Amino acid sequence: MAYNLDRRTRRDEDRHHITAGEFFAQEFPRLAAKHGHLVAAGIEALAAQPLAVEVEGSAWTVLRTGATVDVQSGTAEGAVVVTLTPGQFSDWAQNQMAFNGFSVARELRFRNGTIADVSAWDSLWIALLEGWPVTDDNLSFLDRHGAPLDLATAFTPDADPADIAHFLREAGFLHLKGWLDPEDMARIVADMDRALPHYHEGDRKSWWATVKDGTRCCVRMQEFIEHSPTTAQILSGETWDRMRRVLGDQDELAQKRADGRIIEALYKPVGVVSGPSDVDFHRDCHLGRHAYICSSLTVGIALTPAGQGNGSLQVIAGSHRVAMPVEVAKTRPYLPVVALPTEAGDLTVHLSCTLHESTPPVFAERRVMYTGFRLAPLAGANGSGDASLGELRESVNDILRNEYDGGTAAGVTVE
Ligand SMILES: O=C(O)CCC(=O)C(=O)O
Ligand SMILES: [Fe+2]
Repeated sequence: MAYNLDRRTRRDEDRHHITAGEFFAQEFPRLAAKHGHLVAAGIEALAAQPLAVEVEGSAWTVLRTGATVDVQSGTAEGAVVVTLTPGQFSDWAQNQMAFNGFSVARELRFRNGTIADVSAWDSLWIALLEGWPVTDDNLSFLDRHGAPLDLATAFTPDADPADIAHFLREAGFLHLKGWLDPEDMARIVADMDRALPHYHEGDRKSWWATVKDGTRCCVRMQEFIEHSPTTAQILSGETWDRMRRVLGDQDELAQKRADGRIIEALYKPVGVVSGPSDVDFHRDCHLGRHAYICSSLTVGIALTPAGQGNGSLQVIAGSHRVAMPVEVAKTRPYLPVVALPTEAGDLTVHLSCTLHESTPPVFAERRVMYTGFRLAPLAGANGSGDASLGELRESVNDILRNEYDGGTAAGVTVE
């Protein structure tokens, strides 16, 4: 059976301040009874150490006991220790923020472990809160008729819509081949060059990276739609609307944003040495809020060819079904890694829960635009928490720039 796109279990309306004492006494036993077996299996598979959470001088340790997990007071021997403020704890316990979100905001404090240990607990924690398993020995990729799915399939516009919708839910991504006109793509490439002088570093609508010779290059332009009538036409055109309906299938999808930030245009220069250009494996829901917004869909529009010479998007098939830790994805992924080579006019689609990265161009620059769709809001949900993460994402360029200026560059997972 195809996987469900709508994974929302929480609404912003129901958020409240919860203390660690309350959470571990009241919520934890209920969650452990429901999802403890998934967490225990994940701890075993990842050989993860226990997690101690410290809040204002008190500590709790979450650890495996047989086929489930339990909590003890205090810091157990060998545990990785994460120190949270009461506000951070409350956000973390309600999936408003993940450790990765605190890390990107430079607010993560931990000891007695590495970032890989903390990353493992991001996955184990989402398994506890949301029942998203960390491993699944029986994971299969099947087509609608139960035959093995070819993960290299590219769907042309005349492919069966039911096959497209199924592939997305089963594999977590899509390659849509020849959906847009390459001549329009060439026009948009020219629009990008005309738009570039309107962007400068620090304008909070563009991201910049340093290339080998020390030059700062613009790598991402927000509000690009204002500079590209062709892009505007595509997004309001019949092909686009048809694609929205095909992807949505039983789920109603809406354009992710309706404002000027509906679409961003990316340059992928050769030879980037620092800055947020070629982002390594991450999930778009990995800052937090998976349970409030997932799955949304990110659509990439290939403006120039993408492949081995100019880098491409690559995805980890099935990683929306198996919460493989991001740090494991980077080093020893246990699901298929699929590169998506595209021609101008092709589209890529990935779910917000699917691990993906962009590989650096080697010989020639690449250009791509990203936009997307979100699930239609739940009845009565106001989405009031969306803005803060959006702002955090937008601030990534400034965070990185300050650190490079200060000479303390560190790898950052974007989004
Ligand atoms: O740079 C790319 O091609 C992917 C970008 C991405 O995944 C993101 O911005 O979240
Ligand atoms: Fe992403």
